[in-house]
Amino acid sequence: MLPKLRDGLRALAERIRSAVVLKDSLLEEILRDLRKTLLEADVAPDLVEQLLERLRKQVRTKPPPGVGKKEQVIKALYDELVNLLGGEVEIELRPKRVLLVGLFGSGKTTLAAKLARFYQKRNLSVGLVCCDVTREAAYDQLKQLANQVSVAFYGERESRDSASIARNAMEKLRNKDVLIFDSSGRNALDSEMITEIKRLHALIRPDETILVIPADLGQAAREQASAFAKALPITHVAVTKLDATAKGGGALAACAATGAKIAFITTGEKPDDLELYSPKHFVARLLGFPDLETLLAKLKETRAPELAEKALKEEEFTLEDFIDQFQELRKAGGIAKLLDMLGLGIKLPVEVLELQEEKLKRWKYALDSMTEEERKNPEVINASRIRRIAKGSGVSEAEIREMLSAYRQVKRMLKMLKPGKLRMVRGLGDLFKLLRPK
Ligand SMILES: Nc1nc2c(ncn2[C@@H]2O[C@H](COP(=O)(O)OP(=O)(O)O)[C@@H](O)[C@H]2O)c(=O)[nH]1
Ligand SMILES: [Mg+2]
Repeated sequence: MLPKLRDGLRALAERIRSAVVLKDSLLEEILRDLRKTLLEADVAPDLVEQLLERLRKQVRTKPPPGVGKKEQVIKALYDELVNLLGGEVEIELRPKRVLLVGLFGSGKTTLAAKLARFYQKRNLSVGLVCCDVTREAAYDQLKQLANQVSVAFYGERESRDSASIARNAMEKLRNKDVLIFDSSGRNALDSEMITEIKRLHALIRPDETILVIPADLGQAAREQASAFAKALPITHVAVTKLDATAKGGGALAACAATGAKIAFITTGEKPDDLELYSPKHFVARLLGFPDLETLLAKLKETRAPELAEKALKEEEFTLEDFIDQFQELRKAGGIAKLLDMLGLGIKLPVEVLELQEEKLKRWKYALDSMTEEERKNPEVINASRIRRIAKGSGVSEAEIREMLSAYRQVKRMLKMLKPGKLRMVRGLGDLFKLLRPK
């Protein structure tokens, strides 16, 4: 996500960390680079200048006792970036009605499916309602998505009266905990759109009205978010398509500047590509500190919590764990994404990242042909054992070797995460320790 912004900020943090002395001239240079990095991410110039001004003030004061200059600068940078990118928002897990609003193509309908999955995973039943009466395919798109994530759907293909659809939906889906209403988009926030949404809003009386803003708007998101907030009681913002643009930092900063509460971000088209937004975690990730809580939250959503726990408790991670849980890891949004989230820049080999379902099945056959000892302690598997396992399972020797090598690499990766690294970012104190030159 946002690789350019990430690389720029990491390079800055690294320069601070590796400097022998943080002279004023170097600090000015760093501030200049920060300006460039933020402007390139399409953060509005006035927001950038305000941030630099505050940062400059902070780094010119003497650090408090016990805190080094570098730590002070890094903390100030971290604080200011968090401040730039928004406040923390709490999303309540309880029955509610949610109305999604936004312009055409902003990602409302896909967000509806993502939110459906989000609440469903948290044991709340969900109904999706199509109140988009302007787009021909809207009904079918949402219905299909509802099917895909296995939640209830209500819509009226022929109707042009969104308020009436909403009324009927609340009746038909009254046994669902969370009702999510997808609304019509427009190319611009015109009076026609405002009138329709206001009518819909008055009828639904939603607990949450989420404005959907695509990240590729960059700093232009500020105008759009303010305009919507003036016309409607927006409670939250979701920033979509963060995977698809370099302007995401600008869009987040722009929304935050309007005082909007950014609650969700999306990083792909699939129902799982949704994250609760926390600027603290987000900035920690950009700066290169593993965002362990988000990772664990993701892992918990799948049935792979044991893997995380095992890694955390430094218990043995067996070949069986590897195979059983790899599938769950994949569901957690892709291994590459998880590693990105860990922020460690660990690169797994392609054969591990692109592990196919088919292959995993054959690996399971191979596992079935192993002895208890081999499963628990794969180190004992030598060439003759590989030959025997291949014969017993019908899986080629080469593939068994590949499996063992993939297992070893993942195990090595998990080891690298232990124990010092996994305990990171539990508060800023730890952040400092991490940044202290070794
Ligand atoms: N890459 C990417 N594409 C997205 C994301 N969210 C939505 N899209 C795509 O953006 C397009 C418009 O989304 P849609 O939900 O139909 O927008 P709507 O008109 O507001 O309902 C679709 O092609 C989506 O697949 C995202 O987070 N990342
Ligand atoms: Mg739509």
